[in-house]
Amino acid sequence: MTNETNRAWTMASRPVGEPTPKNFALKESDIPEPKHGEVLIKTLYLSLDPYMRGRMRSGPSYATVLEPGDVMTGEVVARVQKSESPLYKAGDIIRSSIGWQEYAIVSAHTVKRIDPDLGPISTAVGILGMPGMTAYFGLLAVLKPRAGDTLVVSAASGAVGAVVGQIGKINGCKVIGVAGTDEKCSYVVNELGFDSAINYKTENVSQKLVQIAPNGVDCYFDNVGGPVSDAVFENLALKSRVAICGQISQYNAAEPPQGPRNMAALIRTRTTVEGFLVYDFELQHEVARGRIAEWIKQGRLKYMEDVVDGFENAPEAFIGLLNGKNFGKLLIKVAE
Ligand code: NAP
Ligand code: FER
Repeated sequence: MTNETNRAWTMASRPVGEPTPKNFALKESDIPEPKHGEVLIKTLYLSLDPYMRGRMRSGPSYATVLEPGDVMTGEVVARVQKSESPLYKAGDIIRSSIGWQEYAIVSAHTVKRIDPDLGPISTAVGILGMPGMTAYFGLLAVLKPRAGDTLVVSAASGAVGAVVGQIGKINGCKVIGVAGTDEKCSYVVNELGFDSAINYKTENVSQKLVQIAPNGVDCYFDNVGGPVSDAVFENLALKSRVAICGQISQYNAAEPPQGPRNMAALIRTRTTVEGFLVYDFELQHEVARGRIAEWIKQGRLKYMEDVVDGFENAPEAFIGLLNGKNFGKLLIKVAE
């Protein structure tokens, strides 16, 4: 055993509605020695993502749901501290789905090596990781935009949305972002090159779309659902496509939303709506990672990280993510 102690955030109780700090508990344990084929890893960055709220809920899911007492689900960027495997040596930087904890012993076969030449190591769980892959495949494989299409993306300044809009621009789309503050709106236009942005908290999204997308919305990358999506649906073009990536406006709802919303708009416009999961494209992730890294190096893709210092701050930062407090990809910096 090492002299240090492991700390892990567990789900203390299932949240009803918005999670509160009481739904999380910090658990301490000793750090065991790795056995043959295993590595001891130390977390440097913990990625916080909206899907984690879904894991705290009971009911059907594509993945295992958490039970009270379980360590919160999550992916980390970590350093190999000790290795009992020929695959890794101490000092290697990897990513692994060990959840919200500072140390873990894992089988060397389950961890993924991070290529530091592609970008800073934190990006392995951001633009070069799960959120970046989501943006790339949700846009290019699900929405399949054509040059000249009008593309709307919600949660536009976030980890996924910011990448969607920029790849949309690379592909010749007119890009409109929807976000929750004026700073986020001016960031996506002035820094990321979107054509325009709508603050859904202060503006009438439907009316603004009538003005800035008079020929309708050809592609809608939906990260949020709820009233923002209602407004976009009112403005869909003929034969438009909608990719259902996330429905964050519903994640804290104690009851599921009742009944279909304005689905009649989809009849008139002959719209195709498709839900997708980033893991549907797993076999193609490496190719996408390489292309995104190239675009970053060429200055064609930018990204912003919202880094919160200190493992102890993970629950508060996560609660904030579901309320729009983050600006860019949310990460917890756990260690140097
Ligand atoms: P993010 O956008 O970095 O952060 C979440 C953002 O959602 C907040 O900053 C907030 O921004 C916005 N938001 C929160 N409540 C909202 C509400 N009621 N109405 C409208 N917007 C709201 O998060 P992300 O990691 O990029 O994820 C974005 C979406 O993609 C999530 O829905 C997530 O579940 C989904 N996702 C899906 C997959 C998949 O495989 N299908 C994979 C990854 C992510 P504002 O200030 O702009 O409101
Ligand atoms: C996400 C939101 C929802 C996500 C997955 C889901 C991987 C899946 C939901 C379900 O199975 O009900 O951000 O990311």
